[in-house]
Amino acid sequence: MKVLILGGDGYLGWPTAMHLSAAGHEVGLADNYLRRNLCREEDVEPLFAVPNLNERVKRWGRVSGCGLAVFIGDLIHWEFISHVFETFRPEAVIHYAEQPSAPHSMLNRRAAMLTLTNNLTVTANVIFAIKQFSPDSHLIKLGTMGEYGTPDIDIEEGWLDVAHKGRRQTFLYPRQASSLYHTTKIMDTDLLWFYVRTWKLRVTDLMQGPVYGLVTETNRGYPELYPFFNYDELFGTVINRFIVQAAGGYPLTVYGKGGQTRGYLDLRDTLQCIELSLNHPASSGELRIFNQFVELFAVNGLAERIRTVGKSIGLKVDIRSVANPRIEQEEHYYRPASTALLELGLQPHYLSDAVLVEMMEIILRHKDAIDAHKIFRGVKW
Ligand code: USQ
Repeated sequence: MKVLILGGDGYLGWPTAMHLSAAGHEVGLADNYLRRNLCREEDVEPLFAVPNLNERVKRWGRVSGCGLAVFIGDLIHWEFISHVFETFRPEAVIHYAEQPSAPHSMLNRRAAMLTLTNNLTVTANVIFAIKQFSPDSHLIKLGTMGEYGTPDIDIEEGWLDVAHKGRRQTFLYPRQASSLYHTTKIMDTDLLWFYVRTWKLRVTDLMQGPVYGLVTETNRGYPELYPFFNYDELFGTVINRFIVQAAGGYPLTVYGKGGQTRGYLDLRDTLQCIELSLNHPASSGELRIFNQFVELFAVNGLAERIRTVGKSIGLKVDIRSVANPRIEQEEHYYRPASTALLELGLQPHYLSDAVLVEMMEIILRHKDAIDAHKIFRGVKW
């Protein structure tokens, strides 16, 4: 299949590109280096340097024999995105091209506007580009579990059947996010749902939880092909951060009471979920929503696990409760459904001790590069 990955340079985009090209798809990548530029501006660059996208593609080509098409530019600009779609004519589009950080979106007005403008304009441009150049293509859009928030009822997989005054209708499950970034994802879903109804697009919206990890089938043994590994407060997700904190002798930063529960998944499972969605496309006029995570953890439980596993390899890991810089529930009910991807064949990788040890050992090789001032600066909501 001809698969276009928007945001192909990112933490998820780059491993997806290698994975799908290794599986025999013809892959094109578009990126404007937004993530790299924001990291540089905020002085929160990843743990190790990553070559630019053209260079990564060359290195992957030498390892795998696969060639990938690269388009460097900003998908906000219609001239660029229309050029990409007209040239590549994708059969499937994977849309990761968003400002992905909740704390970054809450940094200041400029960051808020960048998040809103980038995320919504790119999603709208993707919709128009599909309509004009590849109307039958399947759009796989990365949403987030954070769209649902932490309601006091079970979270369904995208939709809720509502009975009201003797009549029934199925609606999008109610959404109430706790950051501007997560709110842009809700707005994306509304845009997609409108155009699915109006233009009969085929769309899969993947409601993903926080991802961890860096080793996949395609980069194992090739560190130069690893994705970005952010451990800072803005772009690092909590498990990746805690592993770096454990390796660097920095107390694990549990925000508030630490009862915040989320659905987590290994980077390898993101790749599986994308591939399963690709191989089982949504129908024309269908917005299909999958909850994409494999296990639930509270922050406290994660910190304890990482302390225990760290101890087993000789690390002394402390846990420190810090005042929560975010506005979020610290103790709450959380029971989200996630059966659709398992039914399609997802074989989960769980957060085993072996997985944690492998990550810790890799990070320990970069211990000298850990920069303590990047770990916590308290971006407040
Ligand atoms: N947390 C801590 N200590 C830390 C960092 C985080 O206690 O040092 C807590 C947060 O307060 C939060 C939880 O851990 O309750 C998860 O935080 P996170 O930074 O790993 O994840 P989040 O900001 O929610 O965002 C990440 C990705 C985002 C994705 C989202 C999925 O950056 O792109 O959409 O995970 S979800 O959380 O399900 O919405």
